[in-house]
Amino acid sequence: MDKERLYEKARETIIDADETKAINIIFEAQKDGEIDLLDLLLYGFGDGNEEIGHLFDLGSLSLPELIYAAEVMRNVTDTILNLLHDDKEARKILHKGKILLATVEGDVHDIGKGIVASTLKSAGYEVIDLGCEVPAEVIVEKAIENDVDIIGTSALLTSTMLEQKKLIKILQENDMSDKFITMVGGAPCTKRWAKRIGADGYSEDAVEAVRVANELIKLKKNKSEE
Ligand code: B12
Repeated sequence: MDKERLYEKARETIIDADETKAINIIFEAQKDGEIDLLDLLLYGFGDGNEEIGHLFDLGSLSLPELIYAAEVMRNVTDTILNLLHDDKEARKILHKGKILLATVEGDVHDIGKGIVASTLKSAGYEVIDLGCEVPAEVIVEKAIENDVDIIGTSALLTSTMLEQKKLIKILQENDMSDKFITMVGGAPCTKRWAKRIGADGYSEDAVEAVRVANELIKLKKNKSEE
């Protein structure tokens, strides 16, 4: 199968918001067996998702069109995620650690977080995804309840980024900064932002998120063995 051509077709399905075609491509790739589904998600469908963002920014896409295309991307993400989860290889859970993910309060953007959840799951982490618009207090409560290693928050709006800061403040005020590793992400976030609010890690994308999580978990384990 021509991988580049398939990625291009995947990209187009998101721009055209053609869910039937998109799902067919996923099953075609799965049948082929040579295509990495996560790669297809990130660099095929993902490129299409990025493109709709640009088109929206340029005013070439209306809000309803954007919502529709985003919905297709979400279903594509869920389909691939479920397939990877069913896959014995992907299920080879090394159990590297437990991660809680949430999009912060007031923010509905969850496509990127979903991709981060899928890369982390495939990398051997147990992921608890609380969804979107989750208040900082609830995130902390669930982190304690599930005894997670990492709390990762996503914020896509400059206004909701402050919720990431609020979460870290709650942890600091309750002497829980050492109990949980914190990671932040989302388009407006930067390494500088993470440092400023006292987060332990930041990543620009879902692939790097795995690398950062691995490093932070390793550091935590080394610290606890000292
Ligand atoms: C799709 C989209 C929507 C969809 C969301 C659907 C959904 N279920 O997610 C819909 C249509 C609902 C929407 C609504 C709105 N949106 Co919108 N949306 C976008 C758009 C086009 C793409 C976002 C996206 O999915 N990107 C693709 C993903 C893969 O990227 P990502 O989220 O950044 O995630 C990657 C990394 O950041 C990182 N990452 C993400 N999370 C995490 C978490 C951790 C822990 C880590 C480590 C890493 C990490 O890894 C991810 C994968 O590589 C952006 C524009 C853009 N170019 O970003 C605007 C954008 C974010 N939206 C914007 C706005 C203003 C809105 C609305 C207010 C519009 C309105 N007037 O109603 C509402 C907000 C409603 C709310 N309360 O949240 C603005 C934000 C401006 C700002 N600076 O605050 C943007 C930038 C568009 C713009 N240029 O104006 N939106």
